[in-house]
Amino acid sequence: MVLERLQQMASHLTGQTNRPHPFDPLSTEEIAAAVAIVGQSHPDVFFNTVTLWEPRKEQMMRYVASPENVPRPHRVADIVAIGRGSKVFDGTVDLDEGKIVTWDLTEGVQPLITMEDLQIVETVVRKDAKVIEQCGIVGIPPQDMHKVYCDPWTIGYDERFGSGVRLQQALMYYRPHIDDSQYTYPLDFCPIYNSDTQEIIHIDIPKVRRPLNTAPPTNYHAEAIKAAGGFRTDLKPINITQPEGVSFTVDGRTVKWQNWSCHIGFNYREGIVLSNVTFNDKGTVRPIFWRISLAEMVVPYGNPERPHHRKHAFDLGEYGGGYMTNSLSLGCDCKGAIHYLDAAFVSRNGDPQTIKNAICIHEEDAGILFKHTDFRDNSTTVTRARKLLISQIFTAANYEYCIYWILHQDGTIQLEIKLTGILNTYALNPGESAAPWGTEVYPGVNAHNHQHLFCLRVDPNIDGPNNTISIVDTVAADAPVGSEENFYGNAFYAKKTKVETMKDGMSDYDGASSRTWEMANEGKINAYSKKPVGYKLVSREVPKLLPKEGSLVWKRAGFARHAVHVTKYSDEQIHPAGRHVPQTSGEPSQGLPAWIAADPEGSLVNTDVVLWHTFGLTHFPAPEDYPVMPAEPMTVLLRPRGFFTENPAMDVPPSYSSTPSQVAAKKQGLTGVVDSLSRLAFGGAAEKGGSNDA
Ligand SMILES: *[C@@H]1O[C@H](CO)[C@@H](O)[C@H](O)[C@H]1NC(C)=O
Ligand SMILES: *[C@@H]1O[C@H](CO)[C@@H](O)[C@H](O)[C@H]1NC(C)=O
Ligand SMILES: *[C@@H]1O[C@H](CO)[C@@H](O)[C@H](O)[C@H]1NC(C)=O
Ligand SMILES: *[C@@H]1O[C@H](CO)[C@@H](O)[C@H](O)[C@H]1NC(C)=O
Ligand SMILES: *[C@@H]1O[C@H](CO)[C@@H](O)[C@H](O)[C@H]1NC(C)=O
Ligand SMILES: [Cu+2]
Repeated sequence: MVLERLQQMASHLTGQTNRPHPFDPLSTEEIAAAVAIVGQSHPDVFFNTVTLWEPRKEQMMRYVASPENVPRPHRVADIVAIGRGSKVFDGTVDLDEGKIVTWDLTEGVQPLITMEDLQIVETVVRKDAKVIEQCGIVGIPPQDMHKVYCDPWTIGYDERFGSGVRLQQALMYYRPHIDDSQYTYPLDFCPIYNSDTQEIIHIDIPKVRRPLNTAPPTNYHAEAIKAAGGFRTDLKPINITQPEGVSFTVDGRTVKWQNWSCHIGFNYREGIVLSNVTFNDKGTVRPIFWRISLAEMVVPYGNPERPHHRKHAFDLGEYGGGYMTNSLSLGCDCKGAIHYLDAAFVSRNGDPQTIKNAICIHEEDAGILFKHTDFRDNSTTVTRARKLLISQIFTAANYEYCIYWILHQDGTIQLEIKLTGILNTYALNPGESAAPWGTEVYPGVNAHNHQHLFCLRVDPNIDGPNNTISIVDTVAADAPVGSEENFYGNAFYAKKTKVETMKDGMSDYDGASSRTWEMANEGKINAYSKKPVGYKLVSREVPKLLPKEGSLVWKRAGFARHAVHVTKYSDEQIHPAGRHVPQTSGEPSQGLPAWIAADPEGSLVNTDVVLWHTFGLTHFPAPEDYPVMPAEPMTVLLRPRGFFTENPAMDVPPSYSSTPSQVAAKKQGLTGVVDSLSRLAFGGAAEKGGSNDA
């Protein structure tokens, strides 16, 4: 009876007129329905994730093409639940039918650590006798245990404990006062926590002990700055005004802006997902990307002393870029008119939870889009650009990652990531050198070298799903100086190497050859360039993975071994380090290396392919990164190259435009509103609104 009611509830949900888009994240009601359906047959599990099981691409593509005739994909929940004795269940629940479709016990894996899992550790650590003893050794008396804090990371992988028990490593700190930054007071030992028994099972104690730092606190919050002398006073306000509102529309979760259209998804893991990305090219709606997302990341630290080798956080696969996302209502850092979207998740006990304002959508001025002056007569056209930002910020313990998906009027999609927050720090003895594996960023504070490596998943749909990837390098002509073909020796060209098979797709970055990767549709030729229409991946911050071949990180983070991997599309392949990442040994490596090894010779030409790009930066900390790190940006561009037949932004109204004949006739051209307000640029005349309409 209960089941029938659930089915009614589910079909009511999906049958209502305002039905969710098949790519919409599960709503709180859908999460509750999925939990209730699971509870019917598995009452004793707690929930790790309940997220959208995305419609299979083949069905979804048919549905997109003909929604009236193709059945709407069912709403399906993808579930990870944990039962007694740490049993992990992977399941799917069809919400339209109100029933469990699959329910499998998965052996030997650990699902990600949720915020709830993280919160518990600190209270356990403070009460543990062995931890209290270690605190005493470094100089913290038992009555000060409330001043002890920990960042309870996943353990990564520790060969002594394997994957069978769910473990966390507690990176320990101290706060002299509750408002002081704990990162100035790292403690030298590392307790290991068992999440099942909720107890400390081991403490890693270094050979060389390092006492509690005695340096004064250094803080970044406003109260601290006021106390230290106050804020600078020479900043005049900048106001962003959008008197007529915004130039985008949001229908459900589909955003339309300046000829772009895309669906904005969100999940616990990848955070923002952009799907069905299209561009209206002079009336023809052209598909460009089926799905793009940040799919994984790893932050390996470079200090060889154990247990620092365990510090290599997979922030998406081990914690979830969605789960850790900030509610931007608590301090949105976007200026102007903002449209927000919320995010819904499941809690451990199955209750739906909402993060208000998880995604921020807004426009910004983007400087000059194009400009040209005719030097003969100073006739000028200058047009300002606008960009649309779809953003989220997540906090991964000490670090903040600000993720900006940016649409540009010229057909470019940019992924910008800004790193901010606080360095991960470790204790240092007085007089001890932090070099070469770290930097003393403040007295007694050692910040270890590390990398931030992100994996972007791009499922191209360049005028259709069948695309071909090529590696493009700039090379000098082979023919020598003095030869007939290259007499002056100046010839160079863009050399394209087609990725024919998965094993050819594993390629590295080459800054000297300005290497880019092209995604093209060989079935469609650009009328002018006579080449297949395409988009290019342009990315210039692509360090190599520094942990060596055969190392733990190399084994676990297979996606980071190369700048680009290319795979044949599979619905199952979303997570390049595997579905369950915590405590994987990397033997064998999950995700990309396994998929490629399964079909190394499989053809990738003119078929449905996925491009995986690992980029990021190597961070040698410096005192300027402390006590809080000024945001450091990294950018990846997806640029149309031979996709359009001209600059697709020519119809953006200029700020100013005059023609030679207007100049000759002493008539000014069009003067746009933006620059007519600029007193410094145009003097008094412009302030009156320009003279074009005089
Ligand atoms: C995909 O985008 C196209 C073009 O914007 C739109 O017509 C179509 O309805 C979209 N499909 C879905 C399922 O969102
Ligand atoms: C600019 O913004 C500030 C604070 O948001 C407001 O007090 C002020 O009136 C605004 N000024 C103008 C010229 O709109
Ligand atoms: C942008 O889309 C509109 C239709 O909405 C179309 O008329 C216009 O030509 C498009 N602009 C470009 C540059 O393709
Ligand atoms: C163009 O502008 C420059 C700089 O203002 C000025 O020196 C020059 O005389 C102008 N040329 C013409 C043809 O107006
Ligand atoms: C894409 O290529 C596959 C073969 O790899 C073919 O079966 C399919 O029909 C093609 N799809 C389209 C939309 O052209
Ligand atoms: Cu860093």
